[in-house]
Amino acid sequence: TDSPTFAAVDLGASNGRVVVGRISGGLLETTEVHRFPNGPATRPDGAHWDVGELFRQVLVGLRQTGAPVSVGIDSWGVDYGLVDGSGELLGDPFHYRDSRTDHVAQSFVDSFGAPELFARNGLQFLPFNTLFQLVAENRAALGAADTLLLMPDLIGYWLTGEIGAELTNASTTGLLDARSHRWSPELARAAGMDVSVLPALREPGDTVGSLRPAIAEETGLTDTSVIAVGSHDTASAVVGIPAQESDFAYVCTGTWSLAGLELPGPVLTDRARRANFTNELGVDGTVRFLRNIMGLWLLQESLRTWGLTSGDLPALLAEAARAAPLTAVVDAEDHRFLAPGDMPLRIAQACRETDQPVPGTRGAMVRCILESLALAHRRALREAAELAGRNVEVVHLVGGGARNELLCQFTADALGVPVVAGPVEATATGNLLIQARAAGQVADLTEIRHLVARSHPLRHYTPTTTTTPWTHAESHLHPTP
Ligand code: LFR
Repeated sequence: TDSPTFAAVDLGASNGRVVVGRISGGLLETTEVHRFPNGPATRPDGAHWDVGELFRQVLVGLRQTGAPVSVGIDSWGVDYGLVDGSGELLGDPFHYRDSRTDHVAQSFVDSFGAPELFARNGLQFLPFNTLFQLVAENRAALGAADTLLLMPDLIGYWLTGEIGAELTNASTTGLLDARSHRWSPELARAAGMDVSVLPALREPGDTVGSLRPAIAEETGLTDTSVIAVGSHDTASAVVGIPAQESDFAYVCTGTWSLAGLELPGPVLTDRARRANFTNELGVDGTVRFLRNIMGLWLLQESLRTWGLTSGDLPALLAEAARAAPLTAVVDAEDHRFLAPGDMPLRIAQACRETDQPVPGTRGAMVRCILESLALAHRRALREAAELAGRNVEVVHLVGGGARNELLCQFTADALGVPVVAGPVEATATGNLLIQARAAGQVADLTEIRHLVARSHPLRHYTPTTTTTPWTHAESHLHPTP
């Protein structure tokens, strides 16, 4: 008999995809059945997600999945929809890159106290965390809201009629207690709402529910349920890391680079707070101790500024490979790069401010971006290892950046540590395998990661230079005290 199939709905900031997978002969086989573009929808009141269109595309994808036993949904973190007592969505969710939190986030932290906040939620300061978005939220909308649903939970609600909040994504809100893993009534109050607006928590592997009859009919899936996965895309990506050893570090690449470690518990020291590390939750009680780095967003926005598309990328990358090494780097964690806009201009500005030459060609600009990312990967991973008392023997680089050979090689060179690249679709892979585990097909994270390593071709990069020129480049950005 055929082994059961699973469907992953993976919603990313630049596109969404629906992937079908099954375990067969000890290997994970996957097929992408649908892919569609996603991005900010600009409205008079700011940047939103067109969640109606996203849901329509999810249904188009599900119709092509055959007959999976379950569906799992993941997306970027922090963003939410507000739902009233009759289940109606109160307007399209805001996009986390919207500027409405620009001024409120820092002043909230100043008045609450940065150490007090970190002691409770364990998160790095990102101006768009749900907590700060709620402070900036329209009071009328918040007053009318019965329930707050994070994006994957909102899609799950529309599919099943069941309300809940999956834990890994809940940990990105800033409203979850870092120690107890429960919603914090105090933080909810500070955000201007009652904790009862936050739904009951569910864990990866829990059943969300079966498809509502109308959805079952529309998709042709009559015997499929929705399973909670690591619904924060980064949590699913970390599940999909093909690590064979325990002392590994990772960089999950995509619109963002998330660089850090998987730990058994949070690091809530004052040093970790001042280094702006986050303690988000992974599956099985693990902690994702990491920092957000701007990621391929810098490249995507540069392409957009130049009027180019991803089809132009191979030629640009070839130019970047020929450009002179390390002539200028920027701080890829600088929040000036957060909002959509002219990245080459902002990068040029940052180079001038740090007395470095402005990259003179597009190839040189792309090289500057990739070297800056590699340097930020190095910095985050070295500091994470330091703060957690770990060694980094190998770096797993997963997600879209795993197909960017320059990014992988630069990361290995900057760190002086080997990089194992792949899978590109780590998030969908992690999503599928948590469903497979819920169905009894795999036992635990260790087995999942062996399965991923066997199933995906991985690329190995060893350092080709010394780390000295990288240390020198870094000194332009972060002078050693
Ligand atoms: C990556 C990601 C990051 C999160 C950012 C905003 O897709 O989920 O982990 O910080 O998007 O939600």
